[in-house]
Amino acid sequence: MKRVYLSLGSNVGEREANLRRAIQALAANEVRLLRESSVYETAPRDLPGQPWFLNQVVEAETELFPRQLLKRAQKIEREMGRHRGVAKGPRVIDIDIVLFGASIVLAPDLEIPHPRMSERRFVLEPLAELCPELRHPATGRTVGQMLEDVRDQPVRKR
Ligand code: PH2
Ligand code: MG
Ligand code: MG
Repeated sequence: MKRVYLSLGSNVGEREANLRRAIQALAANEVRLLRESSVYETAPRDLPGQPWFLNQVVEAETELFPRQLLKRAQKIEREMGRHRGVAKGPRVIDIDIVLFGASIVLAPDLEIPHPRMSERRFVLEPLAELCPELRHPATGRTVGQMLEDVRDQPVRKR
């Protein structure tokens, strides 16, 4: 059984309902939910000019392997009407694996920890609510330490 942290984001349609639906779908896909962070309204990163996101992080346990979990997440994204549009652009739902126990995965189709987690307040702020002392398995930095470096990015708790 592995402890995992997933980042969810939505900036199209009924954003709050989209987050709820994705979390319910995860629970029906061999992902045992333990805790969820608050929901944050966050300024778009990477591709400016798109609507603000709602972001949230969930803590869960699973017996799935990382790539199985990725496939489940992608299936839920598809079922919720996500189609491959502009990279980093608007989406109904995005489900990203942030941390998978202390595992490190470096493959073309999957990187764990999420390669941009340490630059993103929309990931670190909700993650720090759940586990500020948790360490990045490669760099050894805690979530709280990583968060200190990205405090300038606009987010507000809902
Ligand atoms: N996701 C992206 C790109 N930019 N910005 C915010 N605020 N929240 C996101 O979830 C997000 C983003 C690509 O997945
Ligand atoms: Mg993403
Ligand atoms: Mg994604």
